[in-house]
Amino acid sequence: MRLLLRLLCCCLALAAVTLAAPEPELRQAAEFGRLKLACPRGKGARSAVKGAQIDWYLNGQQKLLTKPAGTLRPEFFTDDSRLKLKNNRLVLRNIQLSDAGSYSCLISEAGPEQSPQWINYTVVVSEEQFYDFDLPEIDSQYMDGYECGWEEEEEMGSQTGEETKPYFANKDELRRMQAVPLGDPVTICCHIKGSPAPEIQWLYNGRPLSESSHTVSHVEVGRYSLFVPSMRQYDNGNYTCVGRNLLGEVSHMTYLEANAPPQPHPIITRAPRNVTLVTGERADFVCEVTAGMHSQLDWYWSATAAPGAHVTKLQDGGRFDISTKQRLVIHNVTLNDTGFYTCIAYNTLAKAHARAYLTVLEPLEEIPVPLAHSRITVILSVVFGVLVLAGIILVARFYGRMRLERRERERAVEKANAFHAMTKKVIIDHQNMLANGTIVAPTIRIERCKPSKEGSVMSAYELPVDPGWEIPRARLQLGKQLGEGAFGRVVRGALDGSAKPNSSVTVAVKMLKEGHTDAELMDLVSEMEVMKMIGRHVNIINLIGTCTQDGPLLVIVEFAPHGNLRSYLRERRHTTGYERAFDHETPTVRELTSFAYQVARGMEYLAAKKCIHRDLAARNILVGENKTLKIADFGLARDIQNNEYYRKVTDGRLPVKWMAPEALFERLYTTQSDVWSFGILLWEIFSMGGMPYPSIPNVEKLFSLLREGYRMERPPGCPQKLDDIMRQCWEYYPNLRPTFTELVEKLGTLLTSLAPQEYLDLGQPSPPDSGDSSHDVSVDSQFELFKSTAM
Ligand code: EVR
Repeated sequence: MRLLLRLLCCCLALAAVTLAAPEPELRQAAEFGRLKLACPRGKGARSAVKGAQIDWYLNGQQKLLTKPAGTLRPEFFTDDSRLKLKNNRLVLRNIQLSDAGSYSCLISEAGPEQSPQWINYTVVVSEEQFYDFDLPEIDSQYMDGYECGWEEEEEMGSQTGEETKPYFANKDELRRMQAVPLGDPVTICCHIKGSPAPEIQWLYNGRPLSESSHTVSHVEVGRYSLFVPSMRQYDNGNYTCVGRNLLGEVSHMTYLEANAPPQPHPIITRAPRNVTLVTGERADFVCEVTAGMHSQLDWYWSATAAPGAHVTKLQDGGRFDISTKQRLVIHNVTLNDTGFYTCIAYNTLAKAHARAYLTVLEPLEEIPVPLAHSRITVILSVVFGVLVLAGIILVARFYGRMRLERRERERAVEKANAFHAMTKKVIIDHQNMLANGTIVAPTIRIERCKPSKEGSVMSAYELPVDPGWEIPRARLQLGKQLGEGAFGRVVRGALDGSAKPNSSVTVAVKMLKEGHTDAELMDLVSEMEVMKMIGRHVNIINLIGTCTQDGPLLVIVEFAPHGNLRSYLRERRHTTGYERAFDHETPTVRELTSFAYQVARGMEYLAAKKCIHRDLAARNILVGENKTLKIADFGLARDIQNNEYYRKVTDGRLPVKWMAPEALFERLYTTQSDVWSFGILLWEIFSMGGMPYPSIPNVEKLFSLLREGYRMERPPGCPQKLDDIMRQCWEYYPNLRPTFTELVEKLGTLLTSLAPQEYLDLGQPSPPDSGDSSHDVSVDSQFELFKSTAM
């Protein structure tokens, strides 16, 4: 009986509620848009009902979410990621056509005296037009980039007394995305009406147009439109128009994207190779280039590679066949054809080149030059010749292929012998190594000559000896390969001590790969010479010695047992799982600061020696004994003339992400552009080997972001002081960035504040820095290293 009574009561209450419920409000939403439904309605929504429970329903029965009574939390989420409750408003994102229906909200006040209250909405969803292809006839009249359809239309009806919220007068003109050919004009139309007349504001990437670094003068803001007279790459972004009046606001966002025609830089994928031929043979050079837009390819010849050497452009025809552009064929080579053959691939953006050396040898069997002949002897010899020829053909047929093959083999042996009788002499010219105060690689030439030492035909090259650095090959044992790349090959080695007979040290040995080009040899010789000039420092990879005689060129350098800094940090990231090896402790902030300090010290030294690194990044820093960091690859001859923006390092990273804007846009490399890269390196250290600008997919995007002044955020856990240093390194103007000496000071001070004070006081003073090349101090830990400058 009691139960029945209760049920009746409930039914009555429900009936009362339904009766009390006000008319549903009609709300219009655009497909893919956003919708906010307030509960309760009006301004008091935030404060009034903190204590109430709120339930949202869809179409009368499907419960969307509940906000329990008495909570102060402003936001509630649901299983549907598009749906949430924020400040007592139901927020629905990315609206679908199926979201249309009746939305009801039930407010139940905490006290028993208050009756529950319903608020109803009817939501209709209008289809959004997506892209601007397949536009109806009328659109093409005004959607030509210059104007909107209603531009000339007279404003009327706005004088009527009725007040209306801002709304879009012409929804058809709204675009979510518009792709514009580079250089074309474009107008974003945004006809917002309302009464009183709404105030219209434009945002670029969420910020007022006037505040964004975006060049405002370039963009013209009309009454109800925004006009970009000539679309540029860095005009890309989200443009939002917002219309506000007393009653509310509307907004619409359009993504503009300039699409440039594909015009990649030409890249040589297969370079011509050095060849040695006998006169009369055919030379065949291949120079394969990626399909760069409108890219041209030309072939050049020069006798030497010296800077001022005379260069001749080769024309198709005669003995030279360049009809198939990516290939040069020379028929019947002569001794005069000896020299460098260079292919240059170019388009309006950039050029790339590669070259190979052609060696032409005289045939071994001298053909006797006949003396003067009379006409009869000529006729006779022709007759004789024909007879002999017929005879030879017969004999050849008689003996068949066997004979031919043997001759072929003999010829190959003769040619190989002839080749070995010649060597290429490598000449190093130290004269212009210091050009305008900066270390530039020495000029290296290669000349063909008869071997100077009798019987030394071990290698095809003859290198000058440097007694200060030469190490006998017998003292060196080569071991496992450490790495290989475009540069050559690096292997581990054991070098026997010269003082103590039975001791050996582990070293790294750099050498060329098989089938290398002359250019690659010259690069390695140049790197070796630069290392000799720079001298020693604890925080760089130091040269130990060289093997230049009687065999392939070997450059022996210090070995860093813990590999590169990037992998070192990544392997020591803090993980809860089993991924991290047990002996890989996560470095402390102090240790990371010490890493930064050590790199700054190494760079300060290199800068003092007028050496510009050009590729300072964690992948090029090696971790040595006792966590001593060593800068590597500072002597590499880098081809900065060739645009290599699209070059990726082995792990798919874009090296341009380390480049300063002036290096990127003007190829202006200085010590101050190294400071920018040092900033990126700091970021790598404090993100434990993270990828810089992870969400930037391509070079173009990076260009535009840098131009806009975008910088990376502080990595989590990174001290504020270090973030400040990073930001200073990323000053747009090179002279506003700190110098490496200042960085050493700043990081040194920071390290002191982090270091346990007692430890520093206990130590004995280390020998002070002379500022010269006498940095050959063995350092046991980063603490001691630090002390030497702190004193
Ligand atoms: C590898 C690749 C790596 C090694 C390195 C590229 C030479 C500097 C130890 C002039 C010294 C140098 C050098 C590993 C080292 C090098 C020079 C310079 C390592 C080069 C050097 C070391 C793990 C295997 C790490 C290799 C592979 C990971 C398999 C897991 C890796 C920036 C599954 C003129 C003027 C103990 C530097 C010579 C270096 N020490 N490496 N590991 N695993 N995978 N070089 N130590 N660039 O030289 O081209 O010559 O400066 O393991 S490099």
